[in-house]
Amino acid sequence: MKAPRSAAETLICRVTPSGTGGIAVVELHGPAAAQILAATFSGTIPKPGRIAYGKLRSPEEETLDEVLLETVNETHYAINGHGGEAACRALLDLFVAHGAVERPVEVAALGSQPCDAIEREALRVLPQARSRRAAFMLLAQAEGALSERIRRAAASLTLAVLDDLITTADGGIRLVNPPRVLLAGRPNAGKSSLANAFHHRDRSIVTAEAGTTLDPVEELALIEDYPVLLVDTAGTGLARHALDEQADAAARQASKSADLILHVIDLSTTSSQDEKIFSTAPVLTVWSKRDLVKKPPRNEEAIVVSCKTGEGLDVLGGAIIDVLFSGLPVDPAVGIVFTREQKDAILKARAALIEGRCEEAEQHLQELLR
Ligand SMILES: Nc1nc2c(ncn2[C@@H]2O[C@H](COP(=O)(O)OP(=O)(O)O)[C@@H](O)[C@H]2O)c(=O)[nH]1
Ligand SMILES: [Mg+2]
Repeated sequence: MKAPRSAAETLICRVTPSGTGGIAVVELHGPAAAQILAATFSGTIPKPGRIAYGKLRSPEEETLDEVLLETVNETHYAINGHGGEAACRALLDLFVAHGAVERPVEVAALGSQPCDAIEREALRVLPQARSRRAAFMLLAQAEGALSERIRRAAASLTLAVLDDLITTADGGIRLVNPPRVLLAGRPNAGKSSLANAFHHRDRSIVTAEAGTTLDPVEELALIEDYPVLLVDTAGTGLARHALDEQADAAARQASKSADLILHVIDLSTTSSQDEKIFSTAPVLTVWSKRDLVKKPPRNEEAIVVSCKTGEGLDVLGGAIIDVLFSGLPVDPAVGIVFTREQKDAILKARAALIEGRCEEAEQHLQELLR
């Protein structure tokens, strides 16, 4: 039989699953929480509702992890560290060494009970968060940020308020379900090199021989902490001149579910510079291998990169975020729509409001708060 929990216990719970994603979220909860953090956290412990950056140190003054610390209240904290089993384990062990008791995550460990469908859903998907930004966004919704906005929207019932909410939806949904970014372009254009640059390592095989990557390789990358799935393909897939039918078919298939296509064109060869992409997804043209040419393209808006020198990669990253996450507030701790069902309900409320059916509009919003 499980021992009854003492009310005086301070608990440490791992919120994200082990070994996945770029982050580890743990919650520290209980009467000794502040005292434990005072002994381990290098920075100033933030006021309730605020977040601070700092380092966690072991008793030997060894830095274990750089973390973002969120204070929910004086006895409840969320600590966001780097993902990976070893880093997360070290963090849990540190708190246990200071007297916290490790427990599997349970809703009761959070500061307040989730009280509506939005808060419950945020808690349910929190373990799937793939970046700190996503985790913070979901923690805020689990603690009522979106619920509060919906309540106010239901009370005021104005189009502007509903439109503000809808603006956050696509980016919010993508924070939880990373969008797919397809790398398209001729063999040797530099697609795999670009994917590797965003992964900061050699995931796809890069060779000077055309057509090394055969099947699409799909992997999570964090661009300024926004999660995206980079899909690396072999053939052009989408261009007029098919070079390798098999690889092309795979690329074409992958393009159907892409949220954004990066059309990579090698600046150092002229053969593919008139290539066109045919797709319903938005396309960003990326001119690659800037280091191999003297003059960049004349078009000032062109995105020109070099994987060799790193030039232009931050501009490209910014452009990707602009396309996929526009409308998302920079501060992830405000009310943000994060599921398709929520977005649909608000769209229905909006449609009802436009036709003067205020009661129905309010009902659609209230249903989200069940
Ligand atoms: N100089 C230079 N070479 C590059 C750059 N990007 C890729 N390459 C080279 O171009 C070749 C093909 O690159 P790869 O990424 O495999 O192209 P992919 O077939 O489109 O995936 C490899 O030899 C790379 O090292 C770059 O920015 N500068
Ligand atoms: Mg490749």
